Amino acid sequence: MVAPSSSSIRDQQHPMIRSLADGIEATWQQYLDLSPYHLPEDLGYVEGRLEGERLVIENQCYQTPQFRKLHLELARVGGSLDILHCVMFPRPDYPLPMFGCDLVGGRGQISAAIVDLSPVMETLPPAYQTGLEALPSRQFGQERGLPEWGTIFSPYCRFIRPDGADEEAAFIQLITDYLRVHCQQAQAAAPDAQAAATILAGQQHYCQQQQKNDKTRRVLEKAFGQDWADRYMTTVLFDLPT
Ligand code: 18B
Repeated sequence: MVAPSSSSIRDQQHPMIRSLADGIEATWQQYLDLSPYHLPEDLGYVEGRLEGERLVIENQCYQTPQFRKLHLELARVGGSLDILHCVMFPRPDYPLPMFGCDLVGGRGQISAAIVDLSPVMETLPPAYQTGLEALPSRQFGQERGLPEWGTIFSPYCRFIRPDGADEEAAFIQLITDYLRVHCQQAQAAAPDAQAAATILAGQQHYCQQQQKNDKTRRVLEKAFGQDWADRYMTTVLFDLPT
C-alpha cells in the first residue's frame, strides 16, 4: 500500500483534469496492490522551455502483481494547456488489454477527452466485453473522429469534446467505470506464460502506434527538442519491458 501522493501542479489544473486524477488514484488504491515504480533517471518532475513556452510535467508511477507500470502524468504548457495522460501496462504474462486515457485542454475548455481498453490480442477478452456492455449508455454532443494511427483502439473507445460541466462529469464517470471493470478483471486474472510473446508483440504494436501521435510529439519537441521528445515518448510514455 502506498499513501496517496500530493501533487503540486494538480491544484492549478483544469477542474476536469484534477477530478479525473483524483478518481484514477482512488480507484487504483481501492482495487490494486500498489508498490512504487521508479522512472529512469529523474523523470518524475520535469521542466522545459525552448520556444518561449514553459512545460512542466509531473509523473506518478506504481506497479502491482498484474501491472508492470501504472502511469499517471499531469502536464501544463504555459498557462494555457493542461494535459492528463494515463496508461496501464500489464505484465507481459497477463492477457489483459491496455487501459489508456488522455485529457487535453485549457482556458476553461477540454478539447479532447479519450478513453479506451485496447486489445493486445485480436479482441477484448469476453469478460471485458460483458463488463463494458453492462455500463450505463452515455451520449455526448460532440464525438471526435480518431486519427489514422488509432487502429489500435477497441470498438468501446470514446473520444469526445465535452460540452460543459455535466458532460465533463459524465465522461469522468465513464472513464472511472472502464477503469473499475479493468481493475476487477485484472485482480481476477491468472498469468499465462504461454501467451507472453503474443501479448508483448501486441503491447509493442500499441506503443508504436501511440508514438505516431504528432500532437503529443510537437508539444514535447517545442519545450525540450527533438531528441529529448523522442526519448521521452519511447522510454516514459510508451516503453516496453527491458
Ligand atoms: N494529445 N498528450 O498525453 N494520447 O497519450 N490524444 C492530443 O484537441 C499530449 C495518449 C489522443 O486528433 C492533443 O486535438 C501530451 C493516450 C488522441 O490527431 C495534444 C501528452 C491516448 C488524440 C496532446 C499527452 C491518447 C490526442 C491535441 C504527454 C489514448 C487526437 C488535442 C503528457 C488512449 C489526435 C486536440 C488527433 C490529442 C498532447 C490519444 C496537444 C503532450 C494514452 C487520439
